[in-house]
Amino acid sequence: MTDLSTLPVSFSAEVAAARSAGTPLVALESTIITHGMPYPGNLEMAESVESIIRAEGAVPATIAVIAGRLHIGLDREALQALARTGDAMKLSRADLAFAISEGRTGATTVAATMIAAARAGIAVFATGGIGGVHRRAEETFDISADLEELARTPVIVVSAGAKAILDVPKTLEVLETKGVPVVTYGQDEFPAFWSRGSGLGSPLRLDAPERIAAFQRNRGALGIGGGMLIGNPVPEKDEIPRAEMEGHIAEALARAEANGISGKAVTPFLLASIFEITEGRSLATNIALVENNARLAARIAVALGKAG
Ligand code: PSU
Ligand code: MN
Repeated sequence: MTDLSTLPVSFSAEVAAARSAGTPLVALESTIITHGMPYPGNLEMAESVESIIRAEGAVPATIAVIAGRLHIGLDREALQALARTGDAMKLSRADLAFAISEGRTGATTVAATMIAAARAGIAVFATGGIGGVHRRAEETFDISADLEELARTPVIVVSAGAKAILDVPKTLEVLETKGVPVVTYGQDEFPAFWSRGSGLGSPLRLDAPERIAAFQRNRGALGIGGGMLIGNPVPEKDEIPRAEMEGHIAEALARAEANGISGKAVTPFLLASIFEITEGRSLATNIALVENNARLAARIAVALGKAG
């Protein structure tokens, strides 16, 4: 594996201090800020998630490329500026290095955040939902690069499951094929982002951060590379039940088709449509689930930091 020494990279003061002191770190993506939520809800989410991680005894490292520099940890001003940026690129494995060499500003998806986190020695990452296999993927071939990254890069990704806008059964099949463990936290059913249930059993279940840390340690000891996906159900008081979401999702998918949306634009378009259709309720749920994931990710990072 390579390191970051030949790249233009900046660590925030807080992340630099944590790296030298050995304080547990939790990576955070930035596409959710620039493409996943409208301003100012996106900034509120980004700031509250960072303080939740600090309250658990870990340090947040929000990752983004700003004017060609890879940032591991953003200070307050940089986070605020990014939340207001209208034209940031959405960066995945294919174009992370492009933004750096061309001096561009871009937000990192799950895949690109995993790459940067792993190179910076960060083992745990909190997000909302991963990208996956889209519905009708047999026609569009739209399968997120997040899945291949989970197979390759050794980072534990804490999510609220796969967004129900996707084909969740196919997403789970691809993860199984690629050898990515899918672990649901505290229940038998794999969660579906806005809803606690997906109707699908989770391949694996664990009920404590220490068990997740132990599992990943043993995968490393066996020389099994790659990441792990944790599905952490949204708290009950914040969920939108599955039956209700199905109607909203059908409407959002119909809008995407009518507007001929394809490629990278699909996920942001669907999320924005669902915010509109639910009159902002989906945003409140989205923020609550990311906060919930940040808390669990911090606890896993703390558990990983302890020997044994
Ligand atoms: N989940 C959210 N909001 C988001 C995303 C996921 O709640 O904005 C982003 C993540 O960055 C994820 C990306 O990696 O969508 C997946 O995009 P695509 O399907 O184009 O790979
Ligand atoms: Mn896609």
